[in-house]
Amino acid sequence: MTSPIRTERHDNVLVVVSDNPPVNALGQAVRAGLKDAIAEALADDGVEAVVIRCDGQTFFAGADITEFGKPPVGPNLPETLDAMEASDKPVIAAIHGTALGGGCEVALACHYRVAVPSAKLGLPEVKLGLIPGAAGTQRLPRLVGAEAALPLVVGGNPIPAKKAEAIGLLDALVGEDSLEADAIAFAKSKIGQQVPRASEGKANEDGVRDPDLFDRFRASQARKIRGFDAPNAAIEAVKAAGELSYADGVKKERELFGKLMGGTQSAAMRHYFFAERAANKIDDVPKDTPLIPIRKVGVIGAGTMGGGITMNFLSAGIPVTILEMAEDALDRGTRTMRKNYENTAKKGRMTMEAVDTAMGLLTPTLSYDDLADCDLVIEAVYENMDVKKKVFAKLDDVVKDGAILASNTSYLDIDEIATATKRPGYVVGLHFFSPANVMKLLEVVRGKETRDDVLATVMKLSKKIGKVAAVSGVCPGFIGNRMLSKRQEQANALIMEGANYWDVDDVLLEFGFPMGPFQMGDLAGIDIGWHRDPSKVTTVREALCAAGRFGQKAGKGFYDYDEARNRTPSDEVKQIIADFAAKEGKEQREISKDEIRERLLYPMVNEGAKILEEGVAQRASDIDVVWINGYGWPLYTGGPMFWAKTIGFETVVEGLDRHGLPVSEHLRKTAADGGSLD
Ligand code: T1G
Repeated sequence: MTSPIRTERHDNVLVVVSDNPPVNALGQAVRAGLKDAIAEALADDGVEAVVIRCDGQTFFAGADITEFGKPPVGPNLPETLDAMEASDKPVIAAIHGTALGGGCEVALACHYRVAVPSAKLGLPEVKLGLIPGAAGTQRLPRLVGAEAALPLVVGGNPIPAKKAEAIGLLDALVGEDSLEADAIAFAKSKIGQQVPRASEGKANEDGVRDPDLFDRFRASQARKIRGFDAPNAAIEAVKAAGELSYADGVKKERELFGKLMGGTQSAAMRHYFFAERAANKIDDVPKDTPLIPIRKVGVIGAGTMGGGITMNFLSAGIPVTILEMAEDALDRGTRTMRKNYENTAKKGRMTMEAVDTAMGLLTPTLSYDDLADCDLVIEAVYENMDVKKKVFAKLDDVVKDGAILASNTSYLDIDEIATATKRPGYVVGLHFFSPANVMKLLEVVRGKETRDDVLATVMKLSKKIGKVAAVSGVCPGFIGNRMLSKRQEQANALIMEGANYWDVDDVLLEFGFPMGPFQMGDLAGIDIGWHRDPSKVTTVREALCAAGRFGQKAGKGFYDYDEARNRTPSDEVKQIIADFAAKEGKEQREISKDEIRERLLYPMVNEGAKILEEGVAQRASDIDVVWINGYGWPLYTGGPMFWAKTIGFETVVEGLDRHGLPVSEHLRKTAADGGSLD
């Protein structure tokens, strides 16, 4: 098999080129090829400098993740990079695309680094539950200091070339279309000079001057890294760079890396990496299905959902015509979108010019006729089947043939909605999660007649608007809300049996969710959908509303809130629940947190097994993608189905049986066979 690495002579400069699509991952053949190429350069007196670059979309985008978990095959990356750095001939990294992970470490082991302005550099290993494993945590701080290294290593987000140059990670920016020529010229300018080696630099001089820097940084990241192992290990590795010799620092990094690689969190996060990409594929829709061009989008409803949905398209540069029934609602919706954008600009995440550009793509209207030439129309009107069918019938009349008609419904039957039109093949569900301009999940609901080109188009479009899409079949609640209802059922049952509602919240918080159901209720508002009649009390929520406990906004809901919004459990609420339980003749008892966790989460796994058995989800990993992106299931467990596999499906079945909860045949059989739910 030909090596993915080739060498090309340009006078006295040897250019080493990697051609390993799709992202020049540093698989075994690439590592071996790099090592051979460096040896070739050192052995050839006619070569006085080396340039390393990549063909295709990007510079090396990291180690080959598909090799993880398999027996390592040499040469390993650290030894390859050490050989590269040991060269006395200048080695220059010529970067385009995204130099990530091991790719960034290749660049760090080079003596110089040049990049095109559009390039990005980063160390995203923490997103895989790891830390850099080829001396990145030791070379980077020696080049840029601790303050600049920490966000890169611990946050894992790439930085643009301009910023990389500013912090000293890049030596020069070169022409966007002349990378190789400019890199060769740069290399020639360094011939005969002492080669600078990152490993020989002094690390963290800023950290030595300011030893609290590390603790301050850790504290600043506390909320984001809660429950994750890798970020703290990353901080430890960067700190070690300033305290230990390079060799000992590399040993420390290796030890931390090995521990993470062998842990469940990295296995879960590597699973998620591939799960997210798999979710975008529809097994029975051919990859080359022609796409419907989406040049103009229509949105019906300018409320919270309609406005949020609209912003996704405006931010992606796609014009939107937004329709409301009344002028004041339309104006309010438009003002809210602008305010949201301006808040983002205030946080420095976009320019005011970009705000004006986005808002310039918006056409508010009160007339359906203005939707006629839209390629896709999404309705986000009141969640009622009759209302939606009326809207779809109207759209069917007004909007051009071949346009896609989508509903943002969160649980209604897409097939029934489609019967209101003469184009059921063009009807699909696009279930956004609130706030729609923030939450990444998009449930694409496939009707029985939804066409392949419609599905292929919305899956591609989801990536363009920055969403993670997963396909769901038609059933009440689709994938996410159907499983959520099982957790909610148990949460309500548990507090009627004597469990403290704050224990229910704490169990989910400790598991890694951002919050529990009762805290969520207070945040959203207990009075959503309340009939406003305090004399009519048939549920706990109605009792809370009757007592004026509307939630956080009222200073009290399930919890009492002080001015700083700190929440404390309420004896009044505990009593309201106990009174309800007494009325229903429910025995009260102490309920452990273990029982609470099992009864909240195991029924969700069971429902996931049923969703797979019914073919509502294509694969178990899609369910993980839905729950991680739509509901805050902790990424470091891989999602509900991967987590169940990790703890053992037999453990889940035993727990459900012990609590007298239903077990689907599919789950029971999978557990008995020791199989996998995929
Ligand atoms: N290894 C193997 N396959 C990879 C890969 C990788 N590092 N990166 C991407 N792919 C596959 C991906 O599964 C998909 O396959 C195809 O390439 C296109 O990817 C030693 C230990 C580079 C920004 O974490 O962030 O280095 O679905 O759809 O949107 O310290 O891929 O087509 O079959 O994402 O254009 C660190 C991960 C590894 C970078 C391109 N590196 N990749 O985005 O394409 S650990 C990363 C990305 C490491 C060292 C440590 C993105 C991208 P398929 P894609 P894209």
